[in-house]
Amino acid sequence: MTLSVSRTDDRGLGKRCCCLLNVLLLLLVLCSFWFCIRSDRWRHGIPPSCRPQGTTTNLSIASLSPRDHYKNVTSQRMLYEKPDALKPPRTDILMMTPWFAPIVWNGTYNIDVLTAQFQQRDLRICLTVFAIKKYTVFVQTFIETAEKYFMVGHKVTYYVFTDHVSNIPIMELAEGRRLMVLRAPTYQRWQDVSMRRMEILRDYSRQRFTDAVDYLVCVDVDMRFNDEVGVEILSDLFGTLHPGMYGVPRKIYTYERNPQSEAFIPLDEGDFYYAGGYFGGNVEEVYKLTSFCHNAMMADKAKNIEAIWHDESYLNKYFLYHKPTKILSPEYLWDDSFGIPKFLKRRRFVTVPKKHNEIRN
Ligand code: 4GW
Ligand code: MN
Repeated sequence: MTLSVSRTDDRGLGKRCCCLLNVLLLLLVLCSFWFCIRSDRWRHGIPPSCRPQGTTTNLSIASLSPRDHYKNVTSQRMLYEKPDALKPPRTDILMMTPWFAPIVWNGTYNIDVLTAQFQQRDLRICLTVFAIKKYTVFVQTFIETAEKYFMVGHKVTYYVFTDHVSNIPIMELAEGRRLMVLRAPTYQRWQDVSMRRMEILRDYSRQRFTDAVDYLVCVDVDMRFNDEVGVEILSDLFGTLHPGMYGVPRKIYTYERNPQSEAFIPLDEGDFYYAGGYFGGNVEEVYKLTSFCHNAMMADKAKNIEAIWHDESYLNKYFLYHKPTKILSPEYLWDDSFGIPKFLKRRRFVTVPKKHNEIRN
């Protein structure tokens, strides 16, 4: 009895093992089928830039997941002094706006840390200037000094907008740097020369700059670089404190005070007075800024109004209601006729004195 039971058990056990084996086999087949489909999808999902050369695929971009563009990162050891949460690096200047935008002063940041952060992104930086009529004489010094001090080690393209292309000197540039000379219209009135920069920058931001540039830096040309300007200035939208107005009361700011003007700012409003000769940001933000300023100027023109400080007045209006994400201290735009105050540790970008009657006529 015992024997027969044990034989029946053996047969039952054999059957069950067979069943289990079949199930396992089926699972194996299903799994390999699933992996086949999945790996095929992954293969096709690789972003085009990472695809091995020669591989062709007919899958559309729409089927890529945003995660497929994520890159693997590497880490690198860096040695530097630890920041002290209870000790600000400087107490003689304002380092942060009430809307938490940093104000960039010497001694408040570590350029090596910032450069390492930005270099991982392999940025394309574009410096724009206008040299219309006699202002072409400023281009050589501007670019020569920029080669020495502006974003050294980064990818830089100079865009020089001019009505006298042949007056722009041919210059040798460091590796990774290019000069693009672009034809721009001239205007009879100098106020229009200055103001129409907004329209041209708007048009280029909507077209040519869109895919070619990560950050735009838009400055006056009657300037020379005198000390380092690096990635510490970069942010989505940045403006610069005017060297003549960083410390004055609100009511002294030379904002447009005519309520009929699109640039009007009442006496009880305003954060800072920003300089017209130095602003920038990413292409979309610069598009929004220049588009606003140009439209406001055109609306005023239709009313026969022109704001007191031209494009600068409209820029100040824009920044009042669209706060910059970073602000450059007057180190980034200085005029030596103001002397050298104690808080000013560096003069990175300074005006070139003009012989007004020669250059402006
Ligand atoms: C008065 O006769 C002029 S001409 C005032 C500006 C002029 C001007 C300005 C010009 O003939 N050609 C020119 O290209 N510009 C551009 O506008 C140039 O990029 C210049 O840096 C910018 C602003 O003019 P600005 O530097 O003379 O203005 P401020 O003295 O306020 O920095
Ligand atoms: Mn200027």
